[in-house]
Amino acid sequence: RDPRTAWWTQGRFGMFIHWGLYAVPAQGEWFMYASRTPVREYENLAEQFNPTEFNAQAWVALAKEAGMRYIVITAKHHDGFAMYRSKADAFNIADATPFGRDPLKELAEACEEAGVVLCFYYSHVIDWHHPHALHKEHNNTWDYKLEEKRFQEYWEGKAKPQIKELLTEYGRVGLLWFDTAGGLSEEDSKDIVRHVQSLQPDCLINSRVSHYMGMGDFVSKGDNEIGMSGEDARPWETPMTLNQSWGYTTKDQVWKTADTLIRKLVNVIGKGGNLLLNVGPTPQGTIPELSAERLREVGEWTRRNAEA
Ligand code: FUL
Repeated sequence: RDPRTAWWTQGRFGMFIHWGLYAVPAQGEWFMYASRTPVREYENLAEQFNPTEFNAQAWVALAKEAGMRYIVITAKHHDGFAMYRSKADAFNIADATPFGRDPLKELAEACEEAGVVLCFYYSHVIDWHHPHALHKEHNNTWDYKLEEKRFQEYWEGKAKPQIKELLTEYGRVGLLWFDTAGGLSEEDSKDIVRHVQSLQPDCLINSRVSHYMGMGDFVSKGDNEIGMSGEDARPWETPMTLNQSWGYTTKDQVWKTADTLIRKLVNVIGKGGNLLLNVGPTPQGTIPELSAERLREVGEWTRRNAEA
């Protein structure tokens, strides 16, 4: 057993947060790709993004109330928009919006105070904003030509510098949650793992970093997928969301009940896994009340049954 992963396997239950510029159009985190919105037009959304109701302490308190021990928040999703003050790329919440604050800094402080471990999601391969990001299938082909892409310009110019910022300016980072690595070479997969380890040797890395899921300290299963099969001895988790979308949406209103969530949690933990349960905050900076209510119910049930 790897002592580095002990806090995580013992933590069992984490809060996933998909929050970004895509909260403004409110149609989920794939909005830019699904609607083929040009970069210049997508950038304009930043002027409307002013989440003044954001309160880091309230989010962390909710996670704790739900019984969650760590938080994984999207530092950058596929749209390329950084949710923190990034010197490596001006397309970020602190520099491009009227809000002007750094929510990840505020979360880092609130987590530290509350004893919750802060972790970051980072879309390392898909980036629809950067002209040179290159994925196996999901590229921005409406602004950029595939044959003109020089992946290393993105890799060395944005992805690695941003990962460095995240690992040097926010204190301890529990884990980096990489995603959708389709097309990333074995060499670049190893490169990113070394990069993380050289900056924070105890920061865990999930299997979606690739090289085809064989790398990383633990396995992120597919959405809603429960249980480990085969020979893989690594610890695992089930990522799950409360409705059917990860980012905030007004379209999808099919919500799991608290009862379903409790059964899922018990099932995952019973099989030895972790549950990473997602909320999608609003453009105002709040966790939708319906989601918050469900999470509180899960926490209440857990507390009742821990006492019994
Ligand atoms: C997927 C992503 O494409 C989704 O947008 C979401 O982040 C989910 C957790 O992983 O691969």
